[in-house]
Amino acid sequence: MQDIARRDAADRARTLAMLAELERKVLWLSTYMIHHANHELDRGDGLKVGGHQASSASLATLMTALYFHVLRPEDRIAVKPHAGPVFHAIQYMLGNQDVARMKNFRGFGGVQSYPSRTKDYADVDFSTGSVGLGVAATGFSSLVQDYVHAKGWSGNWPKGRLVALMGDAEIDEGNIHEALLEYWKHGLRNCWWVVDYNRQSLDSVVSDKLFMKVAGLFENLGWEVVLIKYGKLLEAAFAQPGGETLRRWIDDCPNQVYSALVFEGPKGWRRQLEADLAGHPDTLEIIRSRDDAELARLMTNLGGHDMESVLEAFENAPSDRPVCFIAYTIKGFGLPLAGHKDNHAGLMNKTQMQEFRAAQGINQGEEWDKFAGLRLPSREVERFLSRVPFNAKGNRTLKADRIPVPELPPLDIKGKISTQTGFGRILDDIARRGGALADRIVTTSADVTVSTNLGAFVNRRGLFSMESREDVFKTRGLMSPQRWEMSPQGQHIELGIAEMNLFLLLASAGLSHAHFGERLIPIGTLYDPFISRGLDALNYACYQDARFMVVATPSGLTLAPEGGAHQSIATPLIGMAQDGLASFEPAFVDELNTIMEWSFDYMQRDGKVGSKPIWEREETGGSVYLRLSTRPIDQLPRAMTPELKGDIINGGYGLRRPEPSTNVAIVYMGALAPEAIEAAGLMAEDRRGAGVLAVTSADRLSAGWHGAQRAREQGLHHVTSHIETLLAELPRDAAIITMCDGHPEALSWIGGVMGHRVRALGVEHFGQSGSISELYAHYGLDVNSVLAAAEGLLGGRIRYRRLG
Ligand SMILES: Cc1ncc(C[n+]2csc(CCOP(=O)(O)OP(=O)(O)O)c2C)c(N)n1
Ligand SMILES: [Mg+2]
Repeated sequence: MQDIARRDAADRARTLAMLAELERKVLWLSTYMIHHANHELDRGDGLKVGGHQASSASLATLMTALYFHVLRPEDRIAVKPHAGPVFHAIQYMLGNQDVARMKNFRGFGGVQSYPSRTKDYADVDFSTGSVGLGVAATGFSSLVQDYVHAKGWSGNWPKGRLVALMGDAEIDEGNIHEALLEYWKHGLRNCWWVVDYNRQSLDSVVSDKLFMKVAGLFENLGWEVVLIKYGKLLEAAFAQPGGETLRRWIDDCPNQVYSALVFEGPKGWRRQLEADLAGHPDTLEIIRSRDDAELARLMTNLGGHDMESVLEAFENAPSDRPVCFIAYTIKGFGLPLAGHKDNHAGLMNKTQMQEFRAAQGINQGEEWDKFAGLRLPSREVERFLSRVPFNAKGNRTLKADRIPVPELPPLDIKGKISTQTGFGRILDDIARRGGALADRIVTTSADVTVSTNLGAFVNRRGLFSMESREDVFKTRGLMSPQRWEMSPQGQHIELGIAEMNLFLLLASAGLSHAHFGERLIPIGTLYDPFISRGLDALNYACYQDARFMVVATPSGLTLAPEGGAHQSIATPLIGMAQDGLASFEPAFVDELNTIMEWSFDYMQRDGKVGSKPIWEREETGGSVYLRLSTRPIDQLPRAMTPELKGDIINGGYGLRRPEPSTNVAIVYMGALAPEAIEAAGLMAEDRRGAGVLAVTSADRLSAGWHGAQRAREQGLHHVTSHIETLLAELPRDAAIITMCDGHPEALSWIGGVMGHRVRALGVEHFGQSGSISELYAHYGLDVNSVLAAAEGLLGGRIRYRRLG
């Protein structure tokens, strides 16, 4: 027994010694990577590449412990944005990153400033950059992992931990708090948040003791909070006579003073401690018995920089609930920048770097050498690295087969119907017919499940919860059209109102294929104006290349009585400008059917960027945004042909073809179709025939136009975009009136395609309550406004008959 204990102790000591060496190496590489980018690369633009050195250094110990010892391949990690260099240095040591890219840190094609799933070469699990989002994504991914495993999928990829390595300032972001509440509701278990508690953010030192309030919040919401406060040196000193007084002194030391002393170094420590502890001879003895270097080492021996304390904390963490580790650290630890309140953007100068290099035992010219400066034999290091558990399965970005998408048969529609109602019926139909697509759909909503028409799907497929719960209303025999049963088989994840959480969950579910090897088809609904509330999380989801469908309804002035606070104006422009998101605004339900069928395929595409010069998204796929309406309108009696389908997907089609004599065309989008059609009918009374163009996606129309222009510039002169084809029949001197229930600029660009004059009708000012016709008249989107616009464009040469 004793032998085993002795052997274990020896193994442990060897592991600690190895990790300590790797930590030094990682700190060197990350620090030098940043230095090199600033001092060795001439970018020719006079730009410095900013800080990172201090921010990276404070996480070096924790990340070394995790990546080289604690983590397993199935664990998924979000790395604090400014610790990107540490991540890349670790990947380099593990053989997953090359020197050329590290040398080009923050350069074109080099290692990215902030870890990026799509732009970095090494295996990044979560992109980070906008603080707070990567952190919150981990909890949602843990829930998605539960979801996937609850369905019995993911058979050959075990459940892993979801880990966030986060800065302490990230807690200030509201989205973190919103996420914590949501996690509690869903019984989050498998998640570690490791807080780099350096008590510094970008501008300054963080207010004292605030974090302990935050710790209370975590505990309140079911998290285990583990403080990694003191290292083993300090613990030993506390055990000496007078040690408790030293502990109290440190505990009571304001963050500002502690940081300043760290920066000042040994002399500062000695002066301050001698003065403050003058009445405590035992404690003074602890101070005086140490030389300058030992004293500084002791006083900065915080838990987050003590490998043994760090390992103990990770190894003893409970596994039945989420854990928040609060690791006390020093920003810039081990560097001359340590502790200074202005160190976020601080950079070591050349002399400091020379001294640091020499202290690391690295010769000039060996800066990038994998083994230079290590005090253990290279073979031993190599052997250790080759057995690092995290690296055992190589690249960890998984792939999943595509889910086949069946043709969606047309709905049998009688009378008027809105696109929102159509959406609910199409999903209901999919759920009723069943099959792989129906089984892989997971719906979610920010507390507007029923009012966005997801109700029918949820009735058929149930709500997801790790524990089964009956619908109390149903069991008590109380009437409700909505069943609310929860079980691990359920396919709807109900969220509270916070739109940030909606987009974070869509991001996580939309990466299930890459993280867990199982493809999901996530569909999230919210009210269109509240996209803005979750916009950064939406952008983040797209930046990560997550795949989902966001259905935003109702939208625009058209939800008339709801008033201006709920009427979205800018969202068509958001849909166009957001990369990774193909946006559509159909008018008719047969269009919506076509768009959804196409979207389920598009969301699963993974072609290479740039293999087709027209529009690279065609190949790579992406996410989809549907801007829908609650306005019931008459449907067009028509059969869906392959040509029409193609046009709808490409962004639009001619509803009424122009004639050679046509002098006006109306280009409309979405629920304004009835006004466009009626206005065109009135205009036709002058016998010239107004053209009508239905736009289903301003986004894809304009992307196709830009793409075709680029293609022609590359010599592909035969390429024509869809909008160019659609406008080709319209005489050049005809005028165009565009109609959008949103900002007019979403369609006004169409005039630039062939040089037609344009009057862009739309909404430029906040809406208000009223009936649809009142609001359209007031904001200039009714039939008479279209006629007036045409007369204006034609210089008063023609007078149309107005509606009474
Ligand atoms: C949403 C957002 N706002 C602002 C920034 C700019 N910014 C980058 S890092 C940082 C402070 C980070 O402090 P902390 O999280 O404590 O990390 P540390 O550098 O101390 O390790 C700020 C404000 C950002 N990246 N994202
Ligand atoms: Mg900080």
